[in-house]
Amino acid sequence: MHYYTLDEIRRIPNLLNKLNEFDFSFSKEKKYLLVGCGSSYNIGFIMKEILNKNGYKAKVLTGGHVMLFDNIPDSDVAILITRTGESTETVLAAKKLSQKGMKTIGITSSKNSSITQQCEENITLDFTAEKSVVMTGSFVFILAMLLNGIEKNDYYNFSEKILEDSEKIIDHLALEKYEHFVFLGYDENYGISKEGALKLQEMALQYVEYHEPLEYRHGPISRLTNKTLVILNSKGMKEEKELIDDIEGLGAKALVISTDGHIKIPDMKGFEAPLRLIPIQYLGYKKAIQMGYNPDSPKNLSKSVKL
Ligand code: F1P
Repeated sequence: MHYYTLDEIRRIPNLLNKLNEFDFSFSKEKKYLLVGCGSSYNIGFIMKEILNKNGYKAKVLTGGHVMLFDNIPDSDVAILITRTGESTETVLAAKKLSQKGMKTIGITSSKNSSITQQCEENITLDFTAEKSVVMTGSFVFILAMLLNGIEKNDYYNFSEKILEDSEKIIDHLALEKYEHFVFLGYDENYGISKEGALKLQEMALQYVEYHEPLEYRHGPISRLTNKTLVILNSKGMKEEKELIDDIEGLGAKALVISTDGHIKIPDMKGFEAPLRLIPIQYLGYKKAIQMGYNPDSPKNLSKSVKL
C-alpha cells in the first residue's frame, strides 16, 4: 500500500534545499504575535520559545483564543500560520488582529486560500502543500523558514542522514509492544514534544502525553509500564540522563534524540528544532501502519476545521 504521508516525510530534505529562496526576517524592535491551530499552533509555540531566547519579543496564541477573547497581547505584527489557509479560527483571528491595527502576515501552503485574502502580506509556500490530512514536511519547512528569519542555518545537509537514521532505528523498534507514548523536552523541545504527541494521537490513535522532563517524576510516571515508549528530546543534561535511567529501571523503553542519543541531532542552540521533527513524524507514520490504520486520513479528522 502506498501512503502519501511517507512521501511527504521523505521529501523533507528536498524541501529544506529550497530554504535559501526565502529571506523573511524578524526585528528586535517589533513585538510579534504568532497564531495558529493544531500543528500550526505548535510551530508558533516553538518559534516563540526560540525568538524569546534570542532576545526577540514574541507571544503565541491559538486561533480559537484570539477569536473568543479580548485579552490579546499588544503586538506590532501578527503571524498567522495555517497550512490549508482555511482553519476558521485562524482566518477570523487575522481579521480581528488587523482591525486592532496589527500588521498581519499569513504563512500558508495554499495559494488563494481564505487566509491570503485576509492578511496584509502572505508567504505562500505552495510547494509544501500535502495530500495527507496530517502536517509533516510542511511543518518542518515552515519552522525552518521562520527560524532562518533569526539566524541562517544549513538544515538540508543534516536532514538526509537524520531521515536515514530515523528510519533505520524506528524500523527496528518492536512497535507492536508499545501502546503509550510519552514525549519529554524543555523549552522548544516541549513544543516539539507537544507536536510529537499530536502525531502519535492523530495518525496512530495512541494514548499520548507530553511533559517537561523533570516534571515527569511528579505524578505522570505513575502510569509508566513496560508498554510505554518515552521519547526524550534532550539538551544532554545529566539530570535528563538520570531520568532515562529511572524510566528504563521501571521497565519502559526510551528513545533519546540528542547529540549523543539513539538518534543523533546536531547542537545548534535550539535552531536544530526542525530536524528533531523528522524521527517523531516517522514514528507516528510507522505506528499507524503497525496498527493497520491509514496515516493519510485519520479517523474523525479533516485537513482543516471549518466552524
Ligand atoms: C490545522 C489543523 C491541523 C490538524 C487537523 C485540523 O490546520 O489543526 O494541524 O492536523 O487535521 O487542522 P491548518 O490551519 O494548518 O491548515
